[in-house]
Amino acid sequence: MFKQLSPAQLDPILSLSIAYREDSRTDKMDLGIGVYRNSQGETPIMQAVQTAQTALLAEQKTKAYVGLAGDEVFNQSMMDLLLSGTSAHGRAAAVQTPGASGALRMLADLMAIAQPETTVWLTDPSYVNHKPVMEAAGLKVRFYPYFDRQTKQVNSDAMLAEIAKAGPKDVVLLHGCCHNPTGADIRFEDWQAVTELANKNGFLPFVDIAYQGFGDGLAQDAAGLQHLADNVEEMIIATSCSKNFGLYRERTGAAIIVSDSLQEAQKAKGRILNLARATYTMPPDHGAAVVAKILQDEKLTQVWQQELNSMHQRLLNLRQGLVKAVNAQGSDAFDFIAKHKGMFSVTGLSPEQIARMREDFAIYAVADGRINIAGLQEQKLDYLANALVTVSQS
Ligand code: PLP
Ligand code: TYF
Repeated sequence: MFKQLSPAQLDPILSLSIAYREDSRTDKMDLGIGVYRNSQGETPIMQAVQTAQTALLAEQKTKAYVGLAGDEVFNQSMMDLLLSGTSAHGRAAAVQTPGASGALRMLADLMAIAQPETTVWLTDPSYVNHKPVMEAAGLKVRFYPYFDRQTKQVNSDAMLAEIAKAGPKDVVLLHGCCHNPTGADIRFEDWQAVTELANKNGFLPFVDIAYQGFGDGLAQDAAGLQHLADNVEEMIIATSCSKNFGLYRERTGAAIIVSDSLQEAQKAKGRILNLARATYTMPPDHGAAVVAKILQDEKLTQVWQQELNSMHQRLLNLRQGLVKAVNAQGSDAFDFIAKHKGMFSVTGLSPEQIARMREDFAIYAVADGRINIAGLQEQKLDYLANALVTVSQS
């Protein structure tokens, strides 16, 4: 049966991690996959997570199934974290999913049954898995202008002019904050403009938020999403605990549906549960139980927020430090890195220049020019700056 299959297409980011592991050079640097590393180059378990899971181990009395929607305390906590204080808070429903990846797929499947002719509009460029996940669910995909390769910022005028063409059969996907891969975020005024367009032209806003806390702080990073949620009848959200709780491998996220009434949101949630049943049935428990424990405990929440904040601060320092190191080489070509938000920056380097970084400097970055700032170490900034300047001038 399977011999007729053509070979698999490799994931450009995950395959980079494999190549990195196999590289024997001792001065190698992994700036590929989006994982936060501390100044020792490690991704430690966050303190609040450690405490919560120790408590869970002591308290947990059973490993019996939880249910199709996962942990409802977690689901409520995710809605509180994202929607508290908005009019959407009382007309939303959430489903725990295996990471935001699971949420993206469940929401895509939901759109495919509700409106099979849906087209999902993605930023150009977008997270590597957005297009394949939407297409796997049978949806059409198109891209709207987003990143200006000259300024390395968002071209808001071009973006809004294109989104103005989206109608009732369209879904416009926005990154909640810390755009992957570019690092260029839209301004609050852009969120307001998109909200107006959604209400005027009838497209459904879809927000994917995977880095809350890494841009301008927990509350600020959700401000655009909250403006939308407050002002539209219907929207959908995919959210992740991989980065801001450091729970990557625990596969912890949620799909949230905001509707005009709680009853409608819960009906959509029920349909997602049907879809989950036919896919993975139930999400894994551990990561969600940890998050629920943290967010239901004031002290643990504080510990978590402080650590997240220090990770965020360190990221800002790394961005500024890198720009300074490049400036010290006599170049201002990468000053935009200090203006980007979150873990990533698209550098503007070509695939050939990225290949040179890998061959000549043992620096691994994604072929689209993306580097993971959160994977940097302070003592390696000069080395990276030299590599960036050298390959960009070649
Ligand atoms: N959405 C975006 C924009 C991402 O960058 C990622 C990757 O981390 C995901 C979704 C998937 O995250 P998760 O690990 O929660 O599945
Ligand atoms: O963009 C990233 O690096 C993260 C992690 O197939 C990731 O979002 C990368 C590739 C992939 C899934 C997750």
